[in-house]
Amino acid sequence: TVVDEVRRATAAHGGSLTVLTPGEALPDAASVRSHDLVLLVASRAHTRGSGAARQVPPPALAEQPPHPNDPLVAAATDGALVATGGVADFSPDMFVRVRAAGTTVVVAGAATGLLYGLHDVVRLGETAFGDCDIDVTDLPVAPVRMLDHWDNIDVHPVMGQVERGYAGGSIFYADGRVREDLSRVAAYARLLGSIGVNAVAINNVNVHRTEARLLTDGLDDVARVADVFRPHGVRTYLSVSFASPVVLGGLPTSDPADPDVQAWWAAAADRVYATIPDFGGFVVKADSEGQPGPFAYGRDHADGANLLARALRPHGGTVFWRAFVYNHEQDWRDRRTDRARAAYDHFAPLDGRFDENVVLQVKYGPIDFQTREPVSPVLAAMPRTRLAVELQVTQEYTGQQNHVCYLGPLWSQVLGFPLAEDATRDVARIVSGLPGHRDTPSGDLPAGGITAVSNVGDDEFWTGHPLAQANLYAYGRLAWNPEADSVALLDEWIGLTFPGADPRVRETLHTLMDDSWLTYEAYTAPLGVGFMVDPGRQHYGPNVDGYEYSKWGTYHFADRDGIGVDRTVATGTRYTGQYPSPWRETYEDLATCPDELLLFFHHVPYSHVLHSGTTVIQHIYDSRADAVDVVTSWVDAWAALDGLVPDRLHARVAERLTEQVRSATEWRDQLRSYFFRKSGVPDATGRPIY
Ligand code: GCW
Repeated sequence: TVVDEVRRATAAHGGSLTVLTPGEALPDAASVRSHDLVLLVASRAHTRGSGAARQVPPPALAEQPPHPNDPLVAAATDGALVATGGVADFSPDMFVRVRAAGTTVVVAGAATGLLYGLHDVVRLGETAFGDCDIDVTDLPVAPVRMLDHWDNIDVHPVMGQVERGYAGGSIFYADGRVREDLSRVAAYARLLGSIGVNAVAINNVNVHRTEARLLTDGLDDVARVADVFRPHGVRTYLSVSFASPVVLGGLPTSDPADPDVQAWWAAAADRVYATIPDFGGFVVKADSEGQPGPFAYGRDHADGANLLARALRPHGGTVFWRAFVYNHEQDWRDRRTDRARAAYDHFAPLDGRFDENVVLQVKYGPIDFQTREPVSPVLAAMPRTRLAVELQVTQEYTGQQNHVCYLGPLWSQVLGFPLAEDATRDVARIVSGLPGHRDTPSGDLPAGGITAVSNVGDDEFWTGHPLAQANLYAYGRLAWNPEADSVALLDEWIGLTFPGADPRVRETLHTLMDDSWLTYEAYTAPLGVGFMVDPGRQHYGPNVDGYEYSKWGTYHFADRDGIGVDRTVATGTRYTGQYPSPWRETYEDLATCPDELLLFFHHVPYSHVLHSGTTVIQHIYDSRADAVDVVTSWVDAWAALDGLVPDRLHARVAERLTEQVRSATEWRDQLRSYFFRKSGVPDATGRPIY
C-alpha cells in the first residue's frame, strides 16, 4: 500500500515511477530526473554482513536476494512527496526513514539521499525493522565531505607510493598507471558511500611529473575511476600542479595574468568535462614545500585560485585551494618568524577576493596535523570565503598506524570548537555556512566542507592497523554529523565490523580505543609543544631535538630553565592576536591558557604549576610513564580475544601492539631522560631515568 501511495503521489507530480527489481543496481544521481521516482524493494537480508569497515568488503546492497516478508521501500522524489505524512523540501542528500504498518520506508529527494537512507537501514540492522514506530529525518551538515589521497602513480624514492601512507601501495595505481582491475576501488567507493563521503581527490597534492599528466594524457583512466565512484554518490577530483601550463603545455609561464595561461586552463578544463561530465574539480597545493605557485609571478593566492576557478566555472567545478603556505626554509636562529602565523598572514587579507567556486582548505591547526594544536584562527578570519577544514585520517603524527590512536575525539573537539562570533559559532558551522547564534538568519553564508587525508592502501586490512579502520569510519560519520558522539561512533563501527561477536570484543575494543588519542599524547610531545619526532624515520618515533635546529619552523626551545614557544602579543610572536575574543585573551594569559596547549602558547620554567596542580617537569615525567603502563596493559587485554575475532586480524593487531609498547617505551625513556638532563630536576616518584 505504501508503494501505491508513492505511485499516486508521483503521478500527481507528473513523474514516472521505476521499480527496481532486486539485483538491479541503484541509479546514479544524474539519471533520476525531477519528478521521477525510483523504488527499490529490499529486505531484512540486506542488512546482514554489510559492515562498512569489514576486512572483506560486503557485497553491494542489490546483490543480495530479497526476503519476501520484510518489505523495505525506498523512494527518491524531487521534493513534494506527501505519502508518508507531509514530507517536503528535500535537499539532495537528505532522507526520511519511517516505520509504519509493518513497513520500513526510506524517502529521499534524490538518488544520493536514497543511497544514504539505505545505508542507514543497513547500519541499523534489525532495529530498522522493529515494532516501534520510528520517524527519522537526517541530512548532512557539511555540503562537501571529501577524502584526499596522497597517492603517487610512481613509487617515490623517499615517500613510497603513498605519501604518509601506512597501509601499503595505492589502490588506484600499479605498474606506472591506473590499475586495470579497479575492484578494490569499487569496494572502497561503496564504503565511502556508506559513511556519507561524497568527494575524493585521487592523487597527491605534491604533484610529481607522471601524476601531473593525469590532467591530460591520463584522462581516460581518471574517467574509469570516476565511473567506479559515481554510483556511490562520490565525485572525483584531481590534484593539479600550478605549473601545468609550463610542464604540460610547453608555455613559457604559468602567470595567472597571462591570457595564454588562462586559455590553457580553460581548454584543459573543457577536455576534462568532455570526458567526465560530473568531475568535481581541482585540489591545489601552491607555493608550499616546494610546489609551484603564483608568488613566482608576483601574484597572490586569490589570483592563483581564481585562474583555475574561472576555467572550471562553466562546467560547475570547484577549486579546493590549500592554505598550508609557510616558509619552509626558515633559519632556526630567527626567533621572530613563527610558522603558526603563516596561513593567517597570507590568507586573511584576501578574504572576499576568491571566486564563488573556490574553497579555501585549511588544516585544523596552524602548524601541521599535530596530536594537539589549537584550532586554526584562519577559520574565524574569512567570513566572505568558502572554507573547508582539513583533517588527517592517515596517522602521520599519531603513530603511523602502528599505534592504536582513535582520532574521533580529536576531530569532535576541532569541529565543535566554538571559534567565532563570541564563541557561538563552531568550526563545523563555519565550514557548513551555518550561523553561530541560532537566531541569526543564515542569509547566504559561504559553505565549503570537511576534508581529510585518507588512510587506506592495498593492505589486506585496508589501513595497515586493522583498528585504524575506525578512524576512516568515524571521519565520514562526523563529517555527516559533527555533533555525533565519537565514542558512540566507535561503538557503531565495532558492531558493524564484528557482527555477532562475543561481548568481550566490544568491551576490550573500548578499553583500547576510547581514550587512545589521549594516551598517545601522554607519551609523546608534552602540553601542545608538538613534533619531537624523528626526521630520519619519516616522523616516526622520538627525537626531541630532531627538528630543533632545522629549517622547518617547528621548535620547542627547551633549555636548562624551561620550555615552550612564546606566541603572546605581550612578549612573543603575537600569534595569539590572530584569534577573535575570547580566545586571544584566553590563550594570552597564563592563568587561563588550558594546560594541554600551554607550551604551544607560552615559554615557562619547568617549575611552572599547571592547573592540574603538578609542575610542568613532573607532568612530563608522570604522563610518559603512566601512558606506557596503559599501553602495556592492552597487550594482555587483546591476547584474551584470541579465537573471538578472525585469526589473521588478531595476529596483525597483536603484532602492532608489540611495536606500540616498544615505541611508547622509547618515547618515555628518551623524553624523561632528556628533560632530566636539561633541567637537573629529579623525578619525585623515583622511577628510572637513564
Ligand atoms: O605534514 C606534511 C607532510 C607532507 C605533506 C604536507 C602537506 C603532502 O609531512 O608529507 O605533503 O604536510 O600537507 O602538504
